[in-house]
Amino acid sequence: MGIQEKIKEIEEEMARTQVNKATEYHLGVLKAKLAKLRRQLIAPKGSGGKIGFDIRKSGDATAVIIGLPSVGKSTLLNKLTRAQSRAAAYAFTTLKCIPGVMEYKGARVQILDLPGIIKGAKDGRGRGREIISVARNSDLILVLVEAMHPKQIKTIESELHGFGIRMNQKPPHVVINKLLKGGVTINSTVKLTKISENEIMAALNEYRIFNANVVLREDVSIDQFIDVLEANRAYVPAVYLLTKSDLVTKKDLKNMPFKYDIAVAAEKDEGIEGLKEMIYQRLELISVYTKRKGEAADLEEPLVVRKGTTVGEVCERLHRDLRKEFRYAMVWGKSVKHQPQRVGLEHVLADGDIVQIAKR
Ligand SMILES: Nc1nc2c(ncn2[C@@H]2O[C@H](COP(=O)(O)OP(=O)(O)OP(=O)(O)O)[C@@H](O)[C@H]2O)c(=O)[nH]1
Ligand SMILES: [Mg+2]
Repeated sequence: MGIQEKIKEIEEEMARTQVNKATEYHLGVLKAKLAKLRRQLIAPKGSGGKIGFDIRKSGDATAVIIGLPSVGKSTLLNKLTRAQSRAAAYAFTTLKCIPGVMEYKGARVQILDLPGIIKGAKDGRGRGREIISVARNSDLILVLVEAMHPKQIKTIESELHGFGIRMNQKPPHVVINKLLKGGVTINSTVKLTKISENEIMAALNEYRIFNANVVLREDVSIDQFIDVLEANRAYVPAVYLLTKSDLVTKKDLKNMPFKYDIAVAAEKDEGIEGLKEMIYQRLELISVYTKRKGEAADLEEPLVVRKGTTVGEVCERLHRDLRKEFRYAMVWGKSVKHQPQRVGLEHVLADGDIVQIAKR
């Protein structure tokens, strides 16, 4: 039996099974089995088999445009950047990954236009796996849904979810410490309302974990718990966009069946500036300035990086060998108590910081 059929069989069994105390262990096992099968499905085939379009990351951060065919992805790319991705009234106009650069408030954000995804993309239909794997490795996903067809959101969410992408979620606060003996102990620092001990035991058993300390610091579901066991999920921020908003009424926009972040009509130049600002905000970009010893800081040309960036990562951006030659850095700004303060590679920088690097 192929993986697809096994998945289908388990899904059918889950659909038949009533959810109650007596079945929750069994359902936990089935969910874990499903996760393991899906992993096989999304793993690259063969040795060194690469999935994804051959696109080099560039700029300060990367955002991808994801949506069904003909929803207006290329039209949007062309409005956000100076790229000229072909847009046309038929499906699958775009067959490759087309990059563009959005310049906004001193930041250069790489935006990637992709072919449309279709139902079954995660299982290999179309170039689905390649498309989704580009999304997995990006810093932000722009989810495009046509205002006339809000149900498209279901397809996109389920395809990306099936490929291990968790949009707008944080990694669950669950720690599983494997031990050599002693069985399983489960502790939680919050009241658990979505998961039972039985389900946890079923999932652990399925992953052949018989001795472990499990600590739950968040009220997670069994699916999130399995995400922790799988340990290969990509937690990527996303912006939900309605496209072609000119084709529906204001009332329709108010009554959308899902919560979207912004509506645009790219062809009419509506909503583009607002979207640029939203992309900038959601990427949590900050500016840091570099300074040479004995000279003033270069406040003209900031280095734009993502929030949470360390001194080591800044070194990598500045020069290939700088990290190896690094001795220490002097930092002025909000991330340090003393002005300046001597810090190491792991130091996390804040917006507006000035950095001076001392080499060996
Ligand atoms: N009314 C309206 N039509 C639009 C808008 N944006 C795009 N379109 C039209 O929608 C069609 C598809 O646009 P594309 O930008 O090629 O869509 P796509 O998502 O890149 O399509 P594929 O690459 O084939 O997946 C074209 O006929 C566009 O003219 C819009 O804001 N309003
Ligand atoms: Mg296109």
